[in-house]
Amino acid sequence: MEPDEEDLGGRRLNDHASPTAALESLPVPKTDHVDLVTVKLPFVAPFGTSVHVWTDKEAMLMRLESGGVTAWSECVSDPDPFYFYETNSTARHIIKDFLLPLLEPGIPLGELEERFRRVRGHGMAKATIENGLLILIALQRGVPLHELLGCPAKKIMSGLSIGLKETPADLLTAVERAVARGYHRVKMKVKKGQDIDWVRAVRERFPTLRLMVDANGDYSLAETDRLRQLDAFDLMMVEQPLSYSDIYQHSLLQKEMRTAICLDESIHSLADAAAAVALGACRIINVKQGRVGGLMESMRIARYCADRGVDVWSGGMDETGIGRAVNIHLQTAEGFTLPGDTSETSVYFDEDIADPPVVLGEGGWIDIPEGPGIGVKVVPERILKRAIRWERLR
Ligand code: OSB
Ligand code: MG
Repeated sequence: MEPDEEDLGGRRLNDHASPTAALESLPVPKTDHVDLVTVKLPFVAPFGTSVHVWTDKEAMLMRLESGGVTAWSECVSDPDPFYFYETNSTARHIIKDFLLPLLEPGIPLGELEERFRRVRGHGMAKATIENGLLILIALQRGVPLHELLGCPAKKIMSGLSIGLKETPADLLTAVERAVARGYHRVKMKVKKGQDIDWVRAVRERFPTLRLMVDANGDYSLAETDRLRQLDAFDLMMVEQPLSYSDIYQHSLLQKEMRTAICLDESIHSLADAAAAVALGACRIINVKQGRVGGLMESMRIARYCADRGVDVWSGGMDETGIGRAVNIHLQTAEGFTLPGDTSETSVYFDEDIADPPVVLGEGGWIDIPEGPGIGVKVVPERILKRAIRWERLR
């Protein structure tokens, strides 16, 4: 089957009530081969959070081959369940045993999503396939992913996520570097006992910096008084202060705090986002396309929030160049109003598996990688050098 422009019905996506209506009608392309390739890339420096310290990126990549066209996508899970319940192993299991058997060439992507709904949760596994198919379709048509998504090209805002440091001096050095580089905003990780004084130190040195904190769920409602102390620092937001599984208690906390709460871990779908907005559990949402099941659900959440005055930004999972590029394309969509965790590749990797690396341009802006699909090219030799497992599923 030869997909053509008619698949988009000659309409721009923005004409629709749903930002994904045209995408949902795209036929699932036929695939000749499907592989899962796990790569392991050392981090330039350990990445510390309240839940774990990661020293490398173990990324499970999906390779889709169709009529000589090869598309790569990235599963954003970690090998461990410390940030999110999915792991590279559960994603492999769900993809192999439950999702891939539902893939049928020619059915609309919307129907595939419907079939996927029978599998509860496991959004990162679903996103790996859905994003891979969208990238494949974009490559087959010779258009950039953002164009397939119906979004005009634009420069993307940058943001750095700074992990927990050993000393306040180390933290200040990292923030200084981010400011010198021109990042649009800086996020610092916090945890119980490594919070108020550390934020104060950064704020005193950088009085006007667009600054935010991320606790990865380290606090409970009993620590409301401590969290309220953050109100003194003019932060853009505090990300996921309470439990990874909570929405309701965040609504109670938000009533007690001036600083906007942003939910990350708690939001797995449009329905979660709607619940959080209705409850007033947050004023901002961090959309990670993998965590919510892929690009289409991400666009729906962003549109839903835009209609209700809730800001949205794209989170990151310290992805390789593949996932990093996907996040960049996603941010061309309506509703992504704030700088995300979209940083230069060199923050994490000396040598990535894709080229070119993400770099900040003039004024801290990021250009969308040029070319069809995600734009960046996966370098086969680097995949081979970094691969720790290669499994052909079809
Ligand atoms: O909580 O946003 C988070 C990385 C891994 C797991 C969770 C988180 C993060 C980040 C880094 O903050 C984001 C990035 O630079 O990709
Ligand atoms: Mg977070």
